[in-house]
Amino acid sequence: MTSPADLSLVDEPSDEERLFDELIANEQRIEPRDWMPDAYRRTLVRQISQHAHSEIIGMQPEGNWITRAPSLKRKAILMAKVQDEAGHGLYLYSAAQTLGTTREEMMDQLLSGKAKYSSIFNYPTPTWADMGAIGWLVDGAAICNQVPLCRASYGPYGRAMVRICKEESFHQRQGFEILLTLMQGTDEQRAMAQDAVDRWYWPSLAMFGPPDDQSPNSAQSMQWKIKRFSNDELRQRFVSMLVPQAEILGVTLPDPELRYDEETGRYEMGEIDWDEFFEVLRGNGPCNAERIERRRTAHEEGAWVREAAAEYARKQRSTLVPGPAEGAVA
Ligand code: BYC
Repeated sequence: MTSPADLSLVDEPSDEERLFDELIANEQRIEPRDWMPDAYRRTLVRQISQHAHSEIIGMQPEGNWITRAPSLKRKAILMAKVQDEAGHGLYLYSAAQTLGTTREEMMDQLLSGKAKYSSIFNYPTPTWADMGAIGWLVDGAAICNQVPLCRASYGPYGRAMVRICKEESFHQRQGFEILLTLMQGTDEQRAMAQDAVDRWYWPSLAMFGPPDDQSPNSAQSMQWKIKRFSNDELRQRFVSMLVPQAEILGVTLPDPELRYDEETGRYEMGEIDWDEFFEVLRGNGPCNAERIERRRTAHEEGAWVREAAAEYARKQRSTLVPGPAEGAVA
C-alpha cells in the first residue's frame, strides 16, 4: 500500500523541473541544452514547425505573381518579399532543429499532410490586388501575432522572431502601398482592391486560430510563456489596427456588424465562419491540394541541390586544416 509519505515523494518536482519553472516565472529564457518537460518540447516543435511550413507554403500565392507584377520595380519588391519568406522558414526550421527534430522529419510531416500550415495560404490569388491584400491583411495579422512571440520563453524561437518581425513590417507596408495606389487609380482598380479586401478579410481574422473557448493549446502555451496573448485578444488588437488604416485607404471592411463599443473599449464583430476554417484545416480549402502538390514537386526537383550541399559539406570537413593538437608542425 502507498503511504502518504510515498505520495508526497511522487508529487515533488525534481530539481530540474523546479529550475525550469523558476526560469519561466522570472521571464528568463530556456535554451536548447536546458532541461525542459517533454510536453513543452513537443508544443514548441509543433508550433515552430507549423510556422516554418506556413512561411514556405506562403511563398506560393505570391510567387504566382512575380512574373506578372505591373512594373520591374514591383517585380523586384515582390521577389525580395518572397525570398524573405524563404528566409523566415529557414530560421524557424533551424530553431525547431535545436529541439532535436530533423529538417527531414519536419519536411516529411508537411508533405504527408500530417503537419499543419496556416489556413490562410489555401486561398487563391486571382488579381494583382491580392498582393496588396496579402501584405496589408495577412502580414498585418502576422505582425500582431508574432511581435509577442519575440518574447517567447524558448530562446532560439524568440530570437528568430525578432528578425522576422522587422521584415514583416516592411511586407505589411508594401501591401498597404499597393492597395493605396490602386485606390487612387481608376474605378476598375478601386473595385479590384475592394474585391481583394472582401476576399482576404475573414480568412485573415481566422488566421489567429479558433476562439479562446475552442483553443485546446492556448492555456498551457500561455502558462509556459510561449504565447503571451490569447487568439481572441490578438484578433481584437488586429481589428483595432485595421479600422483606421481602412479609412486612410478608402476601403470598406466587409463586416456590417463591426462597431466600436465605447463601454467595453472593444470592437464588436460579426461571426467568423468556423466551419469553413475547420474544413480548410482538414485539407478541403480551395487550394490545399494544389499547394501541397507544388511543394512536393519542388522538393523532388530540389533533391540534387540537397545532395550537392551535403557532398560539399562532407568535402569541407575532410579537408579541414587540423588543429594544433593533432597537426602542429614544430
Ligand atoms: N491555420 O489551440 P490552438 C505568415 C490549429 S506565416 C492552421 O489555438 P495554438 C506569412 C492549431 O495548430 C503565419 N491551423 O493552437 C507567411 C491547433 O492544431 P494542432 C503563420 C491552425 O498553437 C508568408 C488547432 O488549430 N503564423 O505570417 O495555441 C507570407 C487548435 O488551435 C490555425 C504562425 O504560425 C491556422 N490559422 O495557436 C505572408 C504563428 N490556427 O497543432 C505571411 C505561430 C490554429 O493542435 N503560431 N490552428 O493540431 C501561433 O501563434 C499559434 O500556433 C496559433 C495557433 C495562434 C496559429
